[in-house]
Amino acid sequence: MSDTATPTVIRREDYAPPAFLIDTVDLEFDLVPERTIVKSTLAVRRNPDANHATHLELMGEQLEFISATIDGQPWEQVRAHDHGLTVENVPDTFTLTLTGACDPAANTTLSGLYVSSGNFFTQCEAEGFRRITWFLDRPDVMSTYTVTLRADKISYPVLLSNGNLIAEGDLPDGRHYAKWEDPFRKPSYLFALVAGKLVALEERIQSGSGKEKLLQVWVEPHDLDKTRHAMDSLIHSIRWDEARFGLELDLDRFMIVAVSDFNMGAMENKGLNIFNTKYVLANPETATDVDFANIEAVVGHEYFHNWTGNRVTCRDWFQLSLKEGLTVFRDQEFSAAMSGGDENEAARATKRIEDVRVLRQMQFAEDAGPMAHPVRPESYVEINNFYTMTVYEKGSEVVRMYQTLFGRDGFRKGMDLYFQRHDGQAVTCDDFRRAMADANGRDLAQFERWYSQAGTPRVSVTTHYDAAAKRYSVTLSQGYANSSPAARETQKGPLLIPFAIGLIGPDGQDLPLKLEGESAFGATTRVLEVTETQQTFTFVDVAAKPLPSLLRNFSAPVIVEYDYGNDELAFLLAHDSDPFNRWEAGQRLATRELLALAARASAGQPLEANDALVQAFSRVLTDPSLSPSFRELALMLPSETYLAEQMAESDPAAVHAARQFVRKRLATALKAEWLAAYQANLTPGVYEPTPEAAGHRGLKNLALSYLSELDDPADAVRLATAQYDAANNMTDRAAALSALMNASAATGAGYAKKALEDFYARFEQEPLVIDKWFSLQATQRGTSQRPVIETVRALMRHPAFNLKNPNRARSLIFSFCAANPAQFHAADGSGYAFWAEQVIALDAINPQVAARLARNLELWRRFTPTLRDAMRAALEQVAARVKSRDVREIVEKALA
Ligand code: B3K
Ligand code: ZN
Repeated sequence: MSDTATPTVIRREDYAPPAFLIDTVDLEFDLVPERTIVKSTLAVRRNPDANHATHLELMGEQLEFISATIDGQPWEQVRAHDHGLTVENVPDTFTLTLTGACDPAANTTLSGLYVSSGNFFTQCEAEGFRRITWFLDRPDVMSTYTVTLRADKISYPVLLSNGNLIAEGDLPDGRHYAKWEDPFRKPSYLFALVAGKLVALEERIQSGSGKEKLLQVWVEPHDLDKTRHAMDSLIHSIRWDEARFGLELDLDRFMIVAVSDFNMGAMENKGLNIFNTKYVLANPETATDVDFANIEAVVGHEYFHNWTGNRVTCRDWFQLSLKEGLTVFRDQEFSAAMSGGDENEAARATKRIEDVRVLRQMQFAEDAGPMAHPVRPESYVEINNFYTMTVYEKGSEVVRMYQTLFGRDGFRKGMDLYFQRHDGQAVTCDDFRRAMADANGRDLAQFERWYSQAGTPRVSVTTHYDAAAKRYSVTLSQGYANSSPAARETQKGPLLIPFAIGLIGPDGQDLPLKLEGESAFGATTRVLEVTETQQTFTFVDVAAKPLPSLLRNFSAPVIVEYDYGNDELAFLLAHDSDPFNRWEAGQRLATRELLALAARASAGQPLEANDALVQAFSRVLTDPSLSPSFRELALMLPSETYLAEQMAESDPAAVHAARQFVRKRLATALKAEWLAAYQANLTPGVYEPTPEAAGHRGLKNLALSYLSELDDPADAVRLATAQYDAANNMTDRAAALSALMNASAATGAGYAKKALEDFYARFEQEPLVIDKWFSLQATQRGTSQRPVIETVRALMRHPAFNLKNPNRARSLIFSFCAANPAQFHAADGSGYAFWAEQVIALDAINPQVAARLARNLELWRRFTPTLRDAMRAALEQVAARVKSRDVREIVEKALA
């Protein structure tokens, strides 16, 4: 966050082990909002595996130095500077005691120790611990921690830190203390403390081996009625990790704490996870089905980090995907299991589809821009900028490929070996790959390229059927798509791609498969291991010309190119036994149609209807053998953002026109079917956040949203008004409000005004719901009379708006800039001017949040010329004004 002219680039190749190690850390906090005193006693020794250093260089930021002693004696040879503290001429082994002060009340960055709603919280990953006290703040320095917290008892009745509570009691002057001890060695980024007026939902359970565990979900008192789902999610996570990976909770106590000011989703601090309220608090009135599912996923994610991240951590931050990719994979598998059991492929597919949608829209876009980097980056300026879709989501796909190659059992063997070798250590992505390779007796040298090469791989497929010889050959060629120069530099050779394939016969059934050289038919889905730039696989004894089902279940994070005809896609949509590819066929069909229409819109030509898509969608909508949740996903058109990315030159207005045209066409042609689907998927009675009930609500509300597109939306308005008034849950209420807003935008009628007012009045006391209220308005469709930017600017002045609260900033500013492309990319540049103002304002408050927003313009070179020029001007304006290392790295890379 420093204000340097030439930012320092940190490189992976420069890694060197720390010159000193710190075995134990004893921290004492006197918690006062404006001046907290921190006394830190460290057992330091020279690292036998490192080069000799005369001085101990500790990191520290925004700290006031008070005193230093070594082995109890004042040490004068200390130099405090902007980036830390140099302790000069130190002995080989010594006890260092440092006293300093920080100002949590003034800390708006939400990194380090800060105050939110009058309570104290910490966030240390990646480099926040150095804002609390001086330290070797790097993940390969692991220590055991003892923490004493002292604070006013009335203002801060609850005092929490990592591990086990070993002492507590009263102090003079109305103060009290608590002492915590974490028995496990950990890096400083996993340290946490919480102090304040909080209450907990508690539950005691027995872990797999019969040990008693105390589970707590801590929140502000008025939120206690919204903690049950988080607790249930935690218990499910514990059980799933025991069953699937044999991993047990290692502490006697596990705590989750919710905080409303938080930069991201949640943080896996050892035994004391700190969460954004958005990923903890839920009851039927305030949270949607999507919120319930997200809470389950994030609670799982943070809990799973206890083994993948905490027990085995990262040697350096270049290895971030070691813990994040692996833990995302684990949370995806957990959510899939929760939505249908570990074995039900059709139910698991809906989760897979949702994850792949995110990957393709967000990670593939990252690959195509100036921030493209490998899963294991080679360099960074600000590490917080590298908590990316590539590290997380592509990283998860890389981990998933081991499981695709070795099966669930082989993957488990690799995990077991990984923990056997590395428990308690700080290791690398190579160590993980070696464990997978050794446990399965495989050479995975080529697989390393998935970690070191940036860009989205592309696999082009051609097929040939020889009817006389009954041979079907599939030729796969690999390369990269859309690579930026930075990504191209990393691309050294072909990848090992597990490419799952099936062949579908003319009757729609899977054919049994026999590859050339095999003596018998095998399974109907085969994972081909592609290792060369071009490779041909030949299936023999193929009775009739098949249709290939390619990359089943999205077995690798690649783009597949194959020239399917529209009728072939419709056939796959109707028959493929692989649910992912059934969905994929519909998306290909829709994308093709939408891009053709967008090209016409871009060229100012009239849009014409095509019935192929309507017929295919009609069959899906009315097919009772398909689950409602699958139908919902299949009938959702690709997003405007995704579509714009597929154009040679992104034209958001044209994409919007094309997509609206198709939505209206689908609404009109299938009106009776949508009305029938609406009625057939009502979920009367008590709200339940189960996958089945959520699936019904999802399809019903999708029907409502299509109906709101009709020229005469009277039916939609009638249904939505009744649904809004009668709703006993937020999913239905928010969907009804959104349908009314849609109908209002389309017709100019004021259907939504009253409902919006009612929504605000009803939920004024629920910040997470008010976030939805802001976000619904920021993402609404504009009208010619009132572009959305005007609404957004008016909402910035609303008394409930607060730029310092990241959730609120995201609900209004990010929603508009990132989730309303047609309005944000207005031809007059008004969206970009707004974006620049907000990035500059946030830069001074919270660089991490500002840097996220700054990324919104990074694909500027891919837009139409007018937009491109306006975007560059906005980027230049920001580059000239911002100070933080975080934002500067983003805008400078974008402009380079
Ligand atoms: N490990 C944290 C992310 C920390 C982000 C720091 N800027 C949450 C997670 O991935 O679980
Ligand atoms: Zn994580």
